[in-house]
Amino acid sequence: MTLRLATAGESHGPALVAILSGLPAGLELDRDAIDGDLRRRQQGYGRSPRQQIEQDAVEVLAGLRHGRTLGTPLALVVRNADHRNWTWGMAPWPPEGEPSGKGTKPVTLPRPGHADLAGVLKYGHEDVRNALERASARHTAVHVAAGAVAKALLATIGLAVAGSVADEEALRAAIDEARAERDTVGGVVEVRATGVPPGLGSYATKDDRLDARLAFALMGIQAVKGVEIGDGFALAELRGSEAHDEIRTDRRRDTNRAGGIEAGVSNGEEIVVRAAMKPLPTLMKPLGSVDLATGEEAAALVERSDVAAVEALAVVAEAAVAWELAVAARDKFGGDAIRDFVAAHASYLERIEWH
Ligand code: EPS
Repeated sequence: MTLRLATAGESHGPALVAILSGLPAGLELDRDAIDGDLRRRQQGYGRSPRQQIEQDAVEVLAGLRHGRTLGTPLALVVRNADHRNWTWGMAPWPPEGEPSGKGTKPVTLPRPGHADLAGVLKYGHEDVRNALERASARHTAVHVAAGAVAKALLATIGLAVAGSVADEEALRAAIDEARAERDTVGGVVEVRATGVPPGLGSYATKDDRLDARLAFALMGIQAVKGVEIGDGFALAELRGSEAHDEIRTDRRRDTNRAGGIEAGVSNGEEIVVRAAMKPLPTLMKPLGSVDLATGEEAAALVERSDVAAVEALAVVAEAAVAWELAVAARDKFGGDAIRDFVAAHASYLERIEWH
């Protein structure tokens, strides 16, 4: 059995949900650790007033008893507090009574850079809201909850994952400037994983390559337009003699230009990945667009938005990397019971004499 994650939920619907299957039984989860990551995701500089409405906290509906996993699917819920303002507009069933609250009028002004236009064309929607609600980065909340569970699993074998903003001070200054000019900014985040044994992932097929899986997971996050493993694009400028990490007799390296992955397999060095986020597409000074109701030129939709979500991305990217490493670790070490997983890891390290 492998680890799997399925999610659902709209930004202003009742809740976000995640089902995690394939977790070993007996894994101890810490509610404060999960809620702590949810709070970290919300606290980034430059977020919209929406973050004052939400107080994200995890609810567990299945798969956990007295704080330990049962080896059955773990069902997580993060409620959208803002739904109380959208009970008519985002009602799952045909709403009763007069329209009230938000989301009662169709959105017809697609924002360049958002899912709006492609979403309505692809799915045949007349209201852009039907596309933007799921495309919203609100959805990352439940991925962060799943990532916190993945980190708990990884911690049992001494593996830790941490995300950060590449240049926090410069970012905050850029956010202040953009806010004053009613604009938005993007940025770059870095995720590092320590304690990774050699041998996670495989060169056997491209689906198994750890670098491919990490790139897939990071590109799957809203607004991410670029991913780099180790020195990434800079490696293209170097000679082979300068680009690779020489192997010492203890099989460790003095450099880590590969970012801890060679041929799609972890090599025992720290895993280092970066993701680049584009500036958010909801602009207070909107770009040109079309009114889909009239076919006329029009300014794109203007609504409450973040100036930047780069600090949030650091937490979300950390969760995404943690999840993929947990999948790779579960594939390598198996384990219906957590003690089997831990024992398989220990016996593997013994076989390869990795200390
Ligand atoms: C988002 C737009 C904003 C963000 C939201 C993502 O939401 P709203 O339209 O309700 O103001 O705050 O992010 C979150 C709610 C969150 O929790 O991260 C978007 O369009 O992607």
